[in-house]
Amino acid sequence: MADLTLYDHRASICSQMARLALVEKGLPHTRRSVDIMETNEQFEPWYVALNPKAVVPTLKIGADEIVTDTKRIVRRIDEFEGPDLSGDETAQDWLDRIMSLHYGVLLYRKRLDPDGTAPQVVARGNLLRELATERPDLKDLIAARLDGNARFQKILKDPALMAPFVDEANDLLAQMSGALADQAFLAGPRYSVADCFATAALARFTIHGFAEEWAGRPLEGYYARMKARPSFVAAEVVDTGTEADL
Ligand SMILES: N[C@@H](CCC(=O)N[C@@H](CS)C(=O)NCC(=O)O)C(=O)O
Repeated sequence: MADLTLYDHRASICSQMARLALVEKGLPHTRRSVDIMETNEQFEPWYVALNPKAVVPTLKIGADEIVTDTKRIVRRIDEFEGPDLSGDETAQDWLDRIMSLHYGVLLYRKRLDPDGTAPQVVARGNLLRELATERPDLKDLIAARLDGNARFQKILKDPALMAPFVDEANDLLAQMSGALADQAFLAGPRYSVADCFATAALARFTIHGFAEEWAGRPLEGYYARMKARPSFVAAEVVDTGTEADL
């Protein structure tokens, strides 16, 4: 069996999804933490060589197979021997839907100054501008990040722009509750990659204060069951702490 190395970050939601897949699959692996918060290690040349988008996670298999993008990573993990995590035909849709939410908006809307700015998002923009001068080799990547950061700041300043993101999150929770009304797992009768994604997303929603939205609904029992699985602790899923930890 090839050596597996996951380049990840403890609190990153995508990293948690990949870790859950590795643990549920029962695959021994090494983790190499990439500091995406303080030292911005994701922009270091050695990491950009592995992951040209400069995001975590990245899975390295053996000496030279590199897999990026969380959806591709969990699918690749599922190709190894172990329990089949593929789920039914709805599994891919769940991955897409869970991944399409803007978790940053959900997080920072709770951390706004009275004038509607999120200091961390502004600081991020400043840091990206500095990085743009230091790293001309990453010009296009940083320009795209800066565009995203400017859009993000605009959304956070305007409750009308922010509302659809919150509605989308609530819609997703309602859809999950609907699916779980008559089956134990999100994409069928067995645990699948959709549950890896859902568990990490619900953990993040818990920190964002959404748990009251699912009290008394099938999601409540589902999340309790996911939390009771040994993988929740083994994969270091984060659902406590303050938003400042993320
Ligand atoms: N589409 C990518 C998204 C990964 C992503 O956005 N990762 C975040 C953490 S959850 C990240 O590395 N952010 C670092 C940054 O924005 O500089 C995937 O699915 O792997």
